Amino acid sequence: GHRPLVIWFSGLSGSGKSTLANLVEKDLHKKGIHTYSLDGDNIRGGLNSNLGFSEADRTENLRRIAEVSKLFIDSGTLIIAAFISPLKTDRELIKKIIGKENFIGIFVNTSIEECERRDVKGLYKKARAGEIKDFTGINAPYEKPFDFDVVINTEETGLEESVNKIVNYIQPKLRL
Ligand code: GGZ
Repeated sequence: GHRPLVIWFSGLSGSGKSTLANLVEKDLHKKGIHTYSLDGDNIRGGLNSNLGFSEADRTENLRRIAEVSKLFIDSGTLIIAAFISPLKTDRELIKKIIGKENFIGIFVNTSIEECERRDVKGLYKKARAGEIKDFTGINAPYEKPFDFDVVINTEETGLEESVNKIVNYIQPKLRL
């Protein structure tokens, strides 16, 4: 068996959090480690469908995700969570709920300029046009996490190298 942990990815919309999280998950599966992924797709559409993007709603979104992650830890499952988690106070609450000994933070440090240039989903364009209010990086804050365990610079480092960096950090911590 392995020690259950929460691998928590923070970064702007379009930073590459989900892409990295998915590749890390694949790599861990190959190594025989059972995981479960939490992201906007399976959380904001269901459990948190009553929440938006105000500061209070983001706090509640992240609090619930942290509580769900804790339940998964109790069940022995390694959780991979990918959420913007833009505020220091919210990240501190998350760590407190999960337990800092069970938490590994991955900061996907893609600049706002690069995320806006990529604009995979066209959300930055909409935010600039005033069609989305409280959009992180445009008219809502993103406080960089300086206390996270791994920092990924997607503008300088290739995907494979980044995945290896993350998995190499996690692996020794999985031993019971
Ligand atoms: C930020 C928003 C917003 C606003 C919708 N601000 O790139 P995406 O589309 O697929 O992922 C983003 C997702 C962010 O949800 P999180 O639960 O990760 O946010 S938080 O941790 O702050 O609670 C984006 C989409 O939702 N989206 N409106 N206003 N992202």
